[in-house]
Amino acid sequence: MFSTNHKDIGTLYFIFGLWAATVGTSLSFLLRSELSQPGNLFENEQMFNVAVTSHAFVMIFFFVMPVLIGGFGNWLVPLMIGAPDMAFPRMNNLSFWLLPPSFFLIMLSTMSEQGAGTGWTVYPPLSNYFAHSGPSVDLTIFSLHIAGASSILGAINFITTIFNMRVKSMSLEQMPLFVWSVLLTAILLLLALPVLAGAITMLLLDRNFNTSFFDPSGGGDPILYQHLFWFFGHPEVYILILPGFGIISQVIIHFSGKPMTFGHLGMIYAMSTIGLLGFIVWAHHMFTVGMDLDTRAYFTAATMIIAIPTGVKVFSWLSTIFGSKVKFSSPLWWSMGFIFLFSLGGLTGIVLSNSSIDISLHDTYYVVAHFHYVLSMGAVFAIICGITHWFPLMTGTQLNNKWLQTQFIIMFLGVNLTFFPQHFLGLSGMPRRYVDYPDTFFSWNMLSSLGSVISTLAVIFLFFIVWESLISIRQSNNIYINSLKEWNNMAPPAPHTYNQISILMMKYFKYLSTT
Ligand code: HAS
Ligand code: CU
Repeated sequence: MFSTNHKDIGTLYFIFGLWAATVGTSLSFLLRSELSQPGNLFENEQMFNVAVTSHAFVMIFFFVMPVLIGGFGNWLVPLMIGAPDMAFPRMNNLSFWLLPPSFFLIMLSTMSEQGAGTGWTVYPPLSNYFAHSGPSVDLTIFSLHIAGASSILGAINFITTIFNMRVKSMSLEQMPLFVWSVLLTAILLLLALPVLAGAITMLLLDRNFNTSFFDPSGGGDPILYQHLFWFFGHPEVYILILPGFGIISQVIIHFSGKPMTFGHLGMIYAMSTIGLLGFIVWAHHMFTVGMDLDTRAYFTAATMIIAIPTGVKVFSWLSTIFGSKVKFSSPLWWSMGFIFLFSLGGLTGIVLSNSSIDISLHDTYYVVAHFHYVLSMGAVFAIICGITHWFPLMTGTQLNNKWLQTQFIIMFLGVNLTFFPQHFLGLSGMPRRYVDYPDTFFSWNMLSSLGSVISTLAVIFLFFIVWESLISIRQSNNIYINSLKEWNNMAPPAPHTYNQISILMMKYFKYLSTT
């Protein structure tokens, strides 16, 4: 509980995040059960909307962010820059321990009176006191405040650590791409989260203290909320994917047997450009609110430009693998799956960025298909890729590689079966966040729900594989662990400032940069 060690805290984040993942997956399973055929399974529509809302919050704030930034970030950033720990170890502990109470509040929100059926966007007027009069939305707001505070503290910690605690010989340009991805993510967090905090605080005041920021009858404007939310919300989607980009880069470097990716500096510029552009495209989520044509043209153009740095990344990954003799094992499968399916999701994003097309696709299942391709098959694939790659480093034992490959195939089929049909549902006009649908949408929905059964089984299989390896503690053949053992045999205890693995990583890094 009181640990200030970055690896312990990273492990806590993993345990917490994977726990939250089971909650989020269970909620998604309920949603897909409801939608597997016409008619109602949930007691009422509000309850379905509450499940939609908490599914999104749990997945975004309590699974993907804690695992990618908190888990991988804490474990790997100090090791990769040769630092003894994070810059503010006790603040690091606080960042983590703010999350369980935040998670508790969001769960409490679903169980208090009618729950928050607002969607993760919490738009007024649906979220105001007249449409949601109970305490649920207030509890959701408090939960977000605390999760936001946790992330801001974490971001400050990462930025300080990366700038001040690198080994002297490592310039910014030489920094591993995962570290770069965490640095940029932290900057995005630091700039975007306060805007969300402001927006939801204004909403809290509107709900409880008679202000009317978002209420036209008092001179306010609900569209203001949308601008504030998406000024946070769009950078947030890059917060969710950038650390994933970092993981994919490291894994591809490893399996290609090359010292760095094709175009290392280009990768750094590409991530920075994505982060920067991410702040000036927010209104592509609001094409239907009645903006004028010029504004829509601007947001369409600015959004499309993000395909360029993202393309730089995709083609650099492919060029890194090209011509190398790769040994296929689970992490590599996940990274290949990532490149393929993330690109697919990116392309539907480009489709949606056309403001005139988005008029008919907005709030349909096409959007749901888009963001699950970049999230469930982008961010989640990157997480599984990283877990299977660094599991031996973090636990000292190995996963069963044959099982992992089978698991990959099952999950790959499952997620595609779940989300590909949703493009068709969207194109034929099925709205998102609806509890029921006319019979004409039955077949694709049924297939989609079947897909979710398959992917849920695949996730359970993955948990089984992790469990099996933890109880059998196989000797590890992993390069890091082996060299760690060698180090133990030949060297006196490490000086107290550097732990053994960081010294090893420094050696490893030096070795790479001289090859
Ligand atoms: Fe998105 C909605 C546009 C990336 C997540 N996105 C969402 C939502 C989420 C989300 C969660 O413009 C729903 C929010 C809600 O609850 O309402 N998105 C884009 C674009 C990109 C993009 C242009 N999104 C992401 C990532 C996410 C994410 C990453 C999380 C991980 N997104 C939108 C738009 C909406 C939207 C609209 C609003 C829709 C609506 O109506 O509500 C880009 O960053 C994607 C770039 C990536 C690629 C693929 C690789 C690039 C290559 C280079 C060549 C490609 C070219 C394009 C030149 C483009 C390989 C050619 C184009 C062709 C069609 C062939
Ligand atoms: Cu966006």
